[in-house]
Amino acid sequence: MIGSYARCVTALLCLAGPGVAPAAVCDCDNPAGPVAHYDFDHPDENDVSTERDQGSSGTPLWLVNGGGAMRVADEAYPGAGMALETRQVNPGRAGNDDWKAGVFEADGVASLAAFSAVDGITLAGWVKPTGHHPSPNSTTEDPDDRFGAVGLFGLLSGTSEGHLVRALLEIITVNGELRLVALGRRFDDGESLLLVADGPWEALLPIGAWTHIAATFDFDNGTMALYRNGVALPAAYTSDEDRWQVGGEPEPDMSSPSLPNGIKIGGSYPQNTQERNPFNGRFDDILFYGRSLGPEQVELLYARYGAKPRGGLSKVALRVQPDVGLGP
Ligand SMILES: [Ca+2]
Ligand SMILES: [Ca+2]
Ligand SMILES: [Ca+2]
Repeated sequence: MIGSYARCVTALLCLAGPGVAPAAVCDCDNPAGPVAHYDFDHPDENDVSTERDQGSSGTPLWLVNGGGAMRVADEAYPGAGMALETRQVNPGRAGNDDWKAGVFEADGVASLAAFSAVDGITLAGWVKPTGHHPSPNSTTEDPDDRFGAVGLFGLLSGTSEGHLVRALLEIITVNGELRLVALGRRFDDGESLLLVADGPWEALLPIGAWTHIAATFDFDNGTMALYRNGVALPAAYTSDEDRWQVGGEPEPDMSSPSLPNGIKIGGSYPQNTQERNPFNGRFDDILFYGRSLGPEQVELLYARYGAKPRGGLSKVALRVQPDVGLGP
């Protein structure tokens, strides 16, 4: 059951977005609002394995391998409704059965044109790890071999094979340790820039607890930022070189003009051709903005959820929602 509070939050997020006074009318066509917004409370009427976009792009999201069973009753904040569960399946066997979400088109996703030649992107969403990471590498013979990263969510590049990204929130091995990072790539054929949050990622995303995270990508100014529960995280770039080639003319600096090849959530290859970096946990209210939000806007975005920090492994107990009856 989706409460009126959830609808209210949805309406607020559909508006001009953070930084603009709340209003009572939902305007999902407002270009300042999120381009894509998945709250996992809107299954497609004809296909529960597809989630309807509550943002302006109308990009359907595929719930890969788990279908409607991936919508689970676990509220990130009061009134959050259903969440998305992703996880590794059959860790010891090469296959394509891991639960993940996304969309993929080898020639680009036309409805994601707002991310073509864009000067900034923001990714935001609720995350709750429920299992151990990183997962065993199911693509190698060695049973003790583990993946080097844990996939959270991001936007694929225009040349992506299902893994390469334009903007990504992820947990990546940096100097031998898994760390929470933002990874951005301005040009499809250019280098990526990595911003690494200080400290162990497990302290930033505690197991069994819902945490709101955001990453901003300012392609024009060549900067990124990471946020946790509305507050900027201390973080450092892995390079001080001009990886995005923003120095000099022309201005402003935009991303590649190509269409993104898709979205990935909880693991790579949304077209389900390969397993990579599965996330064992939950997501809710995943937002993709076609601009880089400022610190006050991210703070306001978080504040609008009215969330109070909470957690505890007792919430891990699954109550899987049936594939029917959620309604539009
Ligand atoms: Ca939800
Ligand atoms: Ca598997
Ligand atoms: Ca510039």
